[in-house]
Amino acid sequence: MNKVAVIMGSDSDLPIVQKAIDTLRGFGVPVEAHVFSAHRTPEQARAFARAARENGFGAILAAAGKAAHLAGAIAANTTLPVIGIPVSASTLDGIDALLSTVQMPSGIPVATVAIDGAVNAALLAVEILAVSDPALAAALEARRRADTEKTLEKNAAVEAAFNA
Ligand code: RP5
Repeated sequence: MNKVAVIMGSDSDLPIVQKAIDTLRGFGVPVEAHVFSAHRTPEQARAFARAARENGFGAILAAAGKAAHLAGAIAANTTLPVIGIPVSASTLDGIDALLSTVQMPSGIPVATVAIDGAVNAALLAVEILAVSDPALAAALEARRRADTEKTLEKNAAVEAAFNA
């Protein structure tokens, strides 16, 4: 199975990024985590992205806050799918990172999830790998069913409490 890279702009992003790592591990997907910054360590970020396909990665998650150019900088240097996670790391509550991550020029795509949307970023990466992995696809189906069951239980509890 291809690996998924989880790149963060700073270790201060880790509380959000950890949710992506945990989700990927829950599916048995091999994960590598790194701190590379588009601004502070641009050469390292570029080198990682350029070698990522030959190093066995199938998708790259890139989480950053503030002027969040990390996902775009990674995407500029690979044709692997890049999923951007805007992090709420500033007084602007992540709106800055969202716009910096999502507004990519035509030709260099970044699939951007919600502010702090690390779980969905991981699930999207699993969905990408699952295109050619039936066991992973089955695991995704099972998770959907479990989520549906949880919501049905919540509905039953609310209906019992308020609709008597
Ligand atoms: C971004 O700046 C990082 O991704 C982080 O979200 C934010 C703050 O970084 P630190 O100053 O905490 O290292 O590049």
